[in-house]
Order: sequence, then C-alpha cells, then structure tokens
Amino acid sequence: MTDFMAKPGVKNLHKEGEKLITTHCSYCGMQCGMHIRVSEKTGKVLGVEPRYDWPVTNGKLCPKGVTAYQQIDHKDRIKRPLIKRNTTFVESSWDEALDLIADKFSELQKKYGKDTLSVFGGVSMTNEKCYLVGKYARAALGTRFIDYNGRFCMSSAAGGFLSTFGIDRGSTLPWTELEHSDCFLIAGSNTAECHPTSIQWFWKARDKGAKMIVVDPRETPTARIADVHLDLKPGTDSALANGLLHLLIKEDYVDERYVMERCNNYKELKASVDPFTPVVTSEITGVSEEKIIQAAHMYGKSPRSVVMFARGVEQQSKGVDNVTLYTALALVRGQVGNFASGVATFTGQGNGQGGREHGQKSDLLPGYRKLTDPDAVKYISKVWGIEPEEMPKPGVSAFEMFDEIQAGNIRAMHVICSNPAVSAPNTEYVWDSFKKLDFLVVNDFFLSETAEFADVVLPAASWAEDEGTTTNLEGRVIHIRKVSEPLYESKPDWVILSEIAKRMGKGKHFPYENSREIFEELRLAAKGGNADYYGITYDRIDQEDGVFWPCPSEDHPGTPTMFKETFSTLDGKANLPAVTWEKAGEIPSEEFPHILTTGRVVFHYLSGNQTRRINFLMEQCPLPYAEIHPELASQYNVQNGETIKLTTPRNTMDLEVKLTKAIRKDTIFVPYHWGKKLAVNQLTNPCLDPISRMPEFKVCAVKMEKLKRGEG
Ligand SMILES: Nc1nc2c(c(=O)[nH]1)N[C@H]1C(S)=C(S)[C@@H](COP(=O)(O)OP(=O)(O)OC[C@H]3O[C@@H](n4cnc5c(=O)[nH]c(N)nc54)[C@H](O)[C@@H]3O)O[C@H]1N2
Ligand SMILES: Nc1nc2c(c(=O)[nH]1)N[C@H]1C(S)=C(S)[C@@H](COP(=O)(O)OP(=O)(O)OC[C@H]3O[C@@H](n4cnc5c(=O)[nH]c(N)nc54)[C@H](O)[C@@H]3O)O[C@H]1N2
Ligand code: SF4
Ligand SMILES: [Mo]
Repeated sequence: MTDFMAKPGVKNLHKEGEKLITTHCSYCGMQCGMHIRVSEKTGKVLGVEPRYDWPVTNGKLCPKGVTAYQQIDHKDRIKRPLIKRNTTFVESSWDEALDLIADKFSELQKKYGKDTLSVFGGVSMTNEKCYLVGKYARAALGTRFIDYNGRFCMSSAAGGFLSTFGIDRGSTLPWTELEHSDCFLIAGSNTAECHPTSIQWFWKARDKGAKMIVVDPRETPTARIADVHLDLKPGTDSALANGLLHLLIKEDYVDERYVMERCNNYKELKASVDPFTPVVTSEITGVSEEKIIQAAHMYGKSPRSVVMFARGVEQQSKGVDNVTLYTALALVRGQVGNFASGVATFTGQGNGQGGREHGQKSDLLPGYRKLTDPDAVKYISKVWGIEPEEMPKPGVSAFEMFDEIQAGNIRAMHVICSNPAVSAPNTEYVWDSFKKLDFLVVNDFFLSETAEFADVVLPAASWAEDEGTTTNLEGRVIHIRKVSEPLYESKPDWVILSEIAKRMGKGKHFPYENSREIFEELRLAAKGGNADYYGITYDRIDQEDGVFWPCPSEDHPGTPTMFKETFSTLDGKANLPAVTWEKAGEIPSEEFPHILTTGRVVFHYLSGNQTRRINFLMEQCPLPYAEIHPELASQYNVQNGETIKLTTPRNTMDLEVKLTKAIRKDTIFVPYHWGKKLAVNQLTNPCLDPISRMPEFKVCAVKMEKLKRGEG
C-alpha cells in the first residue's frame, strides 16, 4: 500500500494552474477519499492527491486507487457507439444506435412478449444510476428479468443479515470505531489485499493490545499478521463457526441476559451446536483442536469484538448459513449494537451496498422494498407514475438468467456495468448463452469480453465524469463529484437509459436533467422503506462527511451504529440460526482429488477489464497463476514456474505454478481477473446457495496434471 500520509501541517496540495476535485475511488467498498488533479486551463485530468481529512481512510490509497484516474483519459476508451455489422464493430451515431436498440427491443417484445428482454446490472455505478437501472427494466422495458452482479458478491451476506437482523446493512458499526475494538475475528476476507486501507484501523487497535483471529485456507497477508490463523478446508466454515459457538456456550462466554432479552431461537442454537466438539470440528475443518480452542477463548474473553467476513465464507452454496453462524458469534456475546463491536461484511464493489438497495435485484424495489409486497408495489408505482398492474413480477437471479436464455425465454439482454463473460461461473455456458441471444446491448467505457459478444456497445461515461452518490461499506452515503466532462461521445448511464426509455414510448417516466433530480426521486422512493434515505441530501453529505442510512428525515442524524436498542425484525429480536454443517456442492473425488478456490490479488479488480489496462498494475501482475503447496507439487514433480493443467467436471485450463507454503496442502488458489482462456471461471461450479442464489466460486473439485515442455 502506498502511504501518502502528509507530514503534519501539510495542507495545501494545490499546484499552480491546477484545481483539486474532491471525490472517492472508483473501485472497492472502502470508497477511499481522494482529490483528482485537473488542469484549470484544459480541464484535463492530471493525477491524484490523497485526501487526509476523509475520516474512513485518512489519506491512504492502495495501488489501484493511486492509478484509478488513469482510466479516465485512457486510449482504450470506447469513443462512439459501436454496431456489429457481420462480425466487426462499426462506429455509429447515438441516434442510429439508440433507434436500433428500441426497434429491436420492440420487435422482440411484440413477437415473444415483454419478458423476452432482460437487464443485467452492476454496482460500480452510483445510487442514482443503480436506481434507474431497476426503473428502466420495470417501467421502460416492462420485463421481470432484471438482476445484477451483486448476486455474485453480496447476496449471501444480504440473505444472512435479513434473516438475522431483519435488515441488510453491511456493517453494524462505523469503521472509525474499529481502533477501539479488542478483538477481530476475520473470516474469508483477505483484507490486506482487498480492502487494504482498512488495515490501518487494525494496527491502531493492535497498538492498544487488540487480538486478531483469521479464518482462511491460505496464509494471506492478512492471516500473517493474526494471533491465530485457522487454516480451514474450503467449504467447512459452518462447521468451524458451530464449533466456536459450542465452546463459547460450554465455557460460559455467553451474555445470557442479552440473549434472553434480544434474541430468538437460543435453545435451538444450543442444541444444534452441541455435536460440534473440538474433536468433531477439527475433523471436518482440518484445523487443529488447539487452535480452535485458543481462538474461542481469545474471542470469548474480549469485551469489544468485531466479527468480520467477506466472500471467502459467502461465495459458497451454504453462504447464507455461514453468514448467520458467524453473526451468531457476535450475538451470543451480546456485542451487536455496542460501541466498537458488532458484525461487518466487507462490501465488495464501490457501491455494493447502495446498489443492492434500490431495485436492481430480481425481487426488490427501491428502499429495499419487496416486489412481492402489494403495498410496496402500490407505493413505488405511484412514485413512478405507473399502474400497479404494470409492475412486473419478480424474475430470477443473475446466473439463472443464462438458463432462461438457454430455454429460449430470454432473447435479448442489456448488460450495464458488468462483465459476466469473465466473472460468472462456468463461463463456457455463459459464452454459449450470449451467442444464443438475438440481441445483446452492453454499456461500458472499455470493450469488455462481454461487450465483444454484443450487437451494440454504448460508450458509458466513467465514474469521474458524472455526479452522484454511493454508499460505502459502513452504510455511509457519500458524494462522488464530477471531475471532468464525459470524454469523446460517452454519456452517463442514466442519460443512455432515459434515451432508450423515450424511444420505447416511456419518456415521461424519465424526465431527468441531472443526477440530483434522480436522487430526489430515490429519496422519495426509499422513504419509509427498509433502506430509508429520505433524510439524506447532497448538502448534508458534504457538510457531515456522509450520512449513514437509515435516515428517515432531514432532522434525523443518520445511523452509524445499528441495533442499539432493537433489531429490525417484526418482534425486534435477532433470530439466531440453528443450522448444521453440510458439504460443499462438489467435494474431492478419486478423479478430482483436490480443492480449487478462487479470489483476488491486490493489483487487479474483478473481471480486470479496468485494471488490465493500467500499465503499472499489469507490470506487477500480468497473468493468472495457480498457488500450490510444495508438498502437493512434489507429488506431481512440479517445480515453481512450470505449467500445469487444471481440470474440473466443467472444463480445463493451463496455468503457471506459484509454489507457496502459505496455502493448505489440499487446496489450489487461482485469481480470477482475466478473460477467455485465462478465465478460472471456466472451471468453477455454478452450484447456487438455495436462499441467496450465490454461486459457489470458493469451492470445487479439481484434478491437476503436469504439462510436458512445449505443451500448453
Ligand atoms: N484488490 C482487489 N480488491 C478488491 C476486489 C478486487 O477484485 N481486487 N474486489 C472487491 C470486491 S467486489 C469484493 S467482493 C471483495 C472481496 O474481498 P475478499 O472476500 O477478501 O476476497 P477474495 O480473494 O475473493 O476471498 C477472500 C479469501 O477467502 C479465502 N477463502 C477461500 N475459500 C474459503 C473458505 O471456504 N472459507 C474461508 N473462510 N475462506 C476462504 C481465500 O483464500 C481468500 O483469501 O474485494 C473488493 N476489493
Ligand atoms: N471465480 C470467481 N469469480 C467471481 C468472484 C470470485 O471471487 N471468484 N467474485 C465475484 C464478485 S464478488 C463480483 S463483484 C463479480 C464482479 O464481476 P463483474 O460485474 O464482471 O465486475 P467488473 O469487472 O467490475 O465489471 C464491471 C464492468 O463495467 C464497467 N464499468 C465500470 N464502471 C462503469 C459504469 O459506471 N458504467 C458502465 N456502464 N460500466 C462501468 C467496467 O469497465 C467493467 O467492464 O465477479 C464475481 N466472480
Ligand atoms: S481500491 Fe479500494 S482500498 Fe484501494 S484506493 Fe480504491 S477504494 Fe481504496
Ligand atoms: Mo464483489
């Protein structure tokens, strides 16, 4: 991580002839504060300066954040709309591209019905844009098929929080309190690489004696700084969490009064964790009994602990169970709603929190209202000016839309801000689905692997070329400022969607002049909902360093700490889980004897369509590789740097070997930021969690073979 901490007294970062525009990074949920340097004369973006006075990140930026501005005036930007003629893209005017889309969409709907169209959204966009994507699908296109990339990201956390707390806000406490915590239990999060600017808070706390327990099959840079590293077998988190709960109960660490007053289902939880003795837990998870016991005592003794987790526990076919069980650790200790303690998931994408609250999900309407709730439908229809009967019914989850394509039920798709050709599991199936479509439209600023399949590609403005809000991993709504005018002929996504709506005869529902008008409508749509933004305004955000939702009125201070007195369930109590451990969707067999898990490196972001274009980041990490323990490698006589073939029941790919002792001997790790033949998602298992419909990116069975020289 690059440390830009200013020397005391250094305030003025201005340089002659430049202005600094204060905004936030485009990438992860940390949403680090930054200033973008812009030429006063030409309006050109010149660079970045840290923002020391942003309370969440204090001027820190990671290697992606430092170079994020280089996307803006990048040579690879899509400059004009592209229409595919025969097999090559030809530049067109906006009118021609938009007319073609509206004609094609109308023709297909006339032939096959409204639901033949589908929308695949994403949450690297502002709240305003995410809100409008949902409205576009339902009020302009009139289709029930809309879902988004957060289904691959936050859906298991959402499912777990909804069932436990009755509301889905990623963190129950503000990040600025973390320095006062005594213990962090971090499961399936490689914080040091994926939310690097959080690490400063752990260090501050550790300077005062705080403990850290990390649960990960790899000794990541995060696990390396832990007091205890629980190196579990992928896919065994619910056994581990049950085992820790077992010990907390047995060793008298439960806050009985809190549990009686504030939780349901404790008796059932007690019964269901009973079989998970250290012996049994160790047998299932592969973690030594000693370490499990040590961790339980360390956590149990701490008066202010925070349980934190991320995709390592969530991207599993039992992801929701995992989330509810890890959350229960905090509840039985009576620490949710208290100072410097609680539960947090590390929100992945920049607007992974806000983007899931306002209607991009197949079953949700703005304000986290349920599409199956007639009152919610009535309310939102009124805000949108449509008849309740016009509101489409719930559709299906992101990956299941590809099944609908295969079945012929979906014939056109509009992908806005996602690259599922790289990031969805079992990519071969996804590629085949894209080929089966009659019509594919993609909004992006760089030609992605998904855009290559498209019939029309629309050049979206980048994050720096439009104003709006995002909601960071704490639940704090923040202000993204416009740094420059949209370059070339690009347009903000909300303008593009409004233009298509107009051509579909629905222009009256999309009358916006700017993002602020959309935010005003969003506030109203979210008013009284589960995720209430009604009291939040752009001015308040600027004056108060962001505002935490729920914030029901302009005189409400916002809610940095959740659940101080009550939970958001019907009876105000948190629901403890009582779920046992079940095997992953696919486990090692004679034919596929090892476990494959996938994830990230600090230098790349998601499908890599943005970071693979930044020279500095590519120099640091140009290609994917397979992390393997030397003992496993020796069984195959494989040396560091040699090439192996990995095969799962779905596909096969070649990868360079990186030997490391920082991984379990039964597990192979591959980062997923590359496309086509370099995409590890060729191998992954699309098995879904029954509740969240989250694919199991973190566990599948794999076979490895050594390639001879010249092969591969
Ligand atoms: N550098 C970088 N930062 C990012 C992103 C990025 O692409 N690059 N993406 C952002 C987004 S959208 C997201 S969602 C987050 C993701 O942030 P993280 O979830 O922290 O990242 P991952 O690498 O996917 O997975 C985290 C860890 O889970 C471990 N793991 C694998 N299987 C298991 C298991 O069965 N149990 C447990 N307990 N752990 C397991 C892996 O070894 C890995 O270290 O990062 C955000 N920040
Ligand atoms: N194997 C494996 N697969 C995974 C994961 C894993 O851990 N392992 N993690 C999953 C997770 S957590 C996630 S979040 C997904 C992410 O998967 P994707 O949704 O594919 O992620 P991105 O690469 O962010 O794709 C966003 C695309 O939109 C573009 N874009 C960025 N901002 C904007 C904008 O404002 N407007 C428009 N129109 N376009 C924009 C970018 O250039 C990029 O092409 O991947 C999932 N896939
Ligand atoms: S990628 Fe995340 S941690 Fe890195 S600078 Fe951007 S917001 Fe901050
Ligand atoms: Mo994510």
